[in-house]
Amino acid sequence: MSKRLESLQSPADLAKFSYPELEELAGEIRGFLIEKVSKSGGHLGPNLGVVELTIAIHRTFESPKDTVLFDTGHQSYVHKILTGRAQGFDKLRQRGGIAGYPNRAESEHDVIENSHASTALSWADGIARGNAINGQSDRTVVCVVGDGALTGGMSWEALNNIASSENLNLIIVVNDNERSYSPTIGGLATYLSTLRATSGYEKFLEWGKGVLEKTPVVGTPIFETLHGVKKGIKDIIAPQGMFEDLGLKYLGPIDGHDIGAVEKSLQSAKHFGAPVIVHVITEKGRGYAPAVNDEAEKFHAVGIVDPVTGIPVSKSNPSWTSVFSDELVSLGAKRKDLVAITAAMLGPTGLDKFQEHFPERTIDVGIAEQHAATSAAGLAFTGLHPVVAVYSTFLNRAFDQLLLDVALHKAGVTFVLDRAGVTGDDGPSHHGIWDLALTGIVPTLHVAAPRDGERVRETLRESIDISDAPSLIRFPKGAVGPDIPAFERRDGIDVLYRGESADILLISIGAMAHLCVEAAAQAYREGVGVTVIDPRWVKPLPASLVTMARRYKSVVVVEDGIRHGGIASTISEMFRDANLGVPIHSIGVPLTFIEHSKRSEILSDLGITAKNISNQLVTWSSSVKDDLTPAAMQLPLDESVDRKPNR
Ligand SMILES: Cc1ncc(C[n+]2csc(CCOP(=O)(O)OP(=O)(O)O)c2C)c(N)n1
Repeated sequence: MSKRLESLQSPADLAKFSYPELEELAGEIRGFLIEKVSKSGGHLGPNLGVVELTIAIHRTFESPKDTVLFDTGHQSYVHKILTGRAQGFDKLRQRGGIAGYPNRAESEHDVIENSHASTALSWADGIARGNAINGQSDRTVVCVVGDGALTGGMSWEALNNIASSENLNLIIVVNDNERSYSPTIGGLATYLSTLRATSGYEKFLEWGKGVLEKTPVVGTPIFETLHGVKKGIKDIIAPQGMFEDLGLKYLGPIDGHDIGAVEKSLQSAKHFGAPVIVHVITEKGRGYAPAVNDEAEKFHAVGIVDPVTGIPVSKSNPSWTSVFSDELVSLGAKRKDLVAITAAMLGPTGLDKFQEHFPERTIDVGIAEQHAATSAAGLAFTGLHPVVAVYSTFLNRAFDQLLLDVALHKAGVTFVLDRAGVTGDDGPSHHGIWDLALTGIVPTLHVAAPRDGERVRETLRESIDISDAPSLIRFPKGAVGPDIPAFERRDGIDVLYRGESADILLISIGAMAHLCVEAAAQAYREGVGVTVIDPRWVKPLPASLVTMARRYKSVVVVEDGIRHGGIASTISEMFRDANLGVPIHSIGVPLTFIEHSKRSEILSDLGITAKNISNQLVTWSSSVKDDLTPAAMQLPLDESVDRKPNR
């Protein structure tokens, strides 16, 4: 780390540098980011793009007295460096190291613990209003929001509200790099590109001011008049309507890599005393050729890469995403009614391949999961079958639309949730641990949790055949393991492992299957007979689950989601309704926010490992008293169930 970088302990330290020194500092920060992020993985492209912008913000405002907010928060690395956290980058996104998003526990300069896009303007509105109500008129709220995040509905709800208040000390910095992951598309993106094309406009005003001010007496008043009709002039040069018609003062467009120019605009905005939009143009991945040349995503988010070439260090194994992606393409060739919808995440959800083959049937709605869900209901109404692919964590946002627009209308829509379960390094708001509980309460919805690649393909095929109700498939992040074949399927339930005795029925949900099979094998060595089954479709659950469970002394459910309201809880309700008294235990995620760290570390903390599951099975088996053995045990054993362990 350079001496200059090392010397940065607080934003106030930036004041000592001249502009040429600041430019050097920007270069050093870029080198530092490339070095550190290439080792740990993270959001490289977005941060390389905001180096000068973040420097200018921290030189103009006094954080934490002034509040600096970053929408989504993935572009806050430079902010972290400037607020004394450069040392923490050795363990970026790792256990004990700094988070990939703002985090209050790390610094008084971090306010929103975000990661979900389009919320920052609402935070900014609330904080600025709070400051006004508290009489703290010396405080400014600065909110950096990307052109991608501006496509989210919440951003517009906030803008509408902010515009209604003239006395808020609130500056909205639109960081326009023309990209979400991929190029930002839609009407707003087109509008921003029109604004970008007006870069000569501010210069024209400056020139006009210079000339007119030199004209004695009438000069300044004429300039004021000219400025007064600014909007009109701008509308002639380029349509300026939207922001100013909303009642928001607009400054820009400004070169976001020119620290002096950005500071000048921020200074004018600061003294305006009402909400101002400062439109800044930046380049995603700036200063790093592999990122700039990455047409698809500009290194939006990378894994561990060679810092010189930007090439991933290790070859990745086939992922859950790629299995889904390939299957959807092959289904798309047969089924002309299939339409794919992404919320600004074409590549990460694997829909990029579908787009290559069927561009006319691929829709990118922007960061707008709510709209994606309801629009899918509309598409289904016309006889098409939409496949909405989003990360599990982002479906949270579209719950009402899933419930009332899709499910109530029994729309034949397939939702595909990637990154379900504990995800790891992206922290508390990125875990996909709520989906099973949330979707469990949606009438008409079918939910599948495939355990392996073959089941992803199979449940996807089954799901697109459901035309009179919505369906949803969820699978985790990362490499998909080998297929786990069933040696028997009964009423849709796969039997994966047969215990020698009927001690425990282990119900494995989704990708927990390999752990469960291993745990059952270990428990067998301890003399406990465990039969492992996988229902594949966890909603609705087949009624035969009750019949099956009657034969066992206890039932255990293992799921990669919150235990509270999850599948175990649905099953125990089912058993209660059927008057089945068999004890039921559950292993899953407790109701808590889980900090960033590797998925394997978190699962181990939570006891979701083969060893721990097996220990639990042994303990639970020994705790079942024989006199509590369910009456149903007296039922004749199913002849077809061979009691020998087969794995
Ligand atoms: C609700 C939600 N949906 C999807 C995402 C995934 N996501 C993270 S960053 C991003 C693009 C953000 O683009 P922009 O705001 O322009 O910031 P940039 O990375 O270009 O600086 C997306 C889609 C998210 N964070 N939140």
